[in-house]
Amino acid sequence: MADVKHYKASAPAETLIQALMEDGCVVIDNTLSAAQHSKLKGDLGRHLDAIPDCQGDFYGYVTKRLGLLFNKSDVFQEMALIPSILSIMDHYLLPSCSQYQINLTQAISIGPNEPRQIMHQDDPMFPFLHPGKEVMLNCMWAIDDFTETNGSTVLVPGSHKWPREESLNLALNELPPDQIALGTMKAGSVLIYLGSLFHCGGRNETQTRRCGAVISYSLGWLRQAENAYLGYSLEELQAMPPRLQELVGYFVHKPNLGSINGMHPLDFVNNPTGRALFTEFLPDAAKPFVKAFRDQSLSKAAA
Ligand SMILES: O=C(O)CCC(=O)C(=O)O
Ligand SMILES: [Fe+2]
Repeated sequence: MADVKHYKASAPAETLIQALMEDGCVVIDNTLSAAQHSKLKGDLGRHLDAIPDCQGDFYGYVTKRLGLLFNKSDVFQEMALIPSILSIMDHYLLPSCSQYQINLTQAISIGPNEPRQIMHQDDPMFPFLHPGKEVMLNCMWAIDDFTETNGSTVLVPGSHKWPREESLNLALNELPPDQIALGTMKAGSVLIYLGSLFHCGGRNETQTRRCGAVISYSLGWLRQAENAYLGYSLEELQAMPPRLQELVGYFVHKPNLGSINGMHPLDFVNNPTGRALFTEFLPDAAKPFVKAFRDQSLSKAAA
């Protein structure tokens, strides 16, 4: 079996990034405090108890899935903003966008006897080829212990470096065992993996559920997998820390993506009917050219 590298929560971001560059995945052990974990488990458990299993050959038939986690527990809000995790996102995503965002949040509770999921990459949800660039990363938080037998995420370390000739490659189910690793970890730990890494939910051979929660981040100019604008009420949005408001989608990606009536979306939210200046959002590099052209046009018109 292949291995996933494990580090302490105090590990510097550079060390974690190094492991991600080599393997495409890494575990940060014991990242949540006992208090955070028990609050999270209680908050999430109440919601999961109330929903049925999914229905799908990919999602599973003995697996519960639940989104919009930021209104399920404040602890999810804290998890999304952990500085070392954001440093990893800065490294991978900021070279290709002015700001990144939350792509989705999803609790995944794999029930007894759910078979292994098909091996897949997550990033073909964005249907364009981007060799050598990551457009999304996942954080899979262990809500329960992830063990050898209860459905721990199965990973193919190094597969993020494999050539990509097509955006969807699902024909990989018979990989030699030495290429496959199990994302086993204690509850409160987090497995981070690149969107280009082959992985799948594992087979749960036990009689209990394996609950994990994904918080994924993507380039800020991509469509989000989870529609946070519809999912969070105005009151829920306003109760979030400002950095999280941005991350769920209330930001302007340079130059003007996501603006509304010439305003930042949060200014619009706070003043939807008020008259504000219709401000232009131009790329910084374009501003002098646009101004020079206008000045020239004005002087021609005056001549
Ligand atoms: O539950 C897991 O361990 C992974 C699930 C997964 O990869 C997916 O649903 O895309
Ligand atoms: Fe996946």
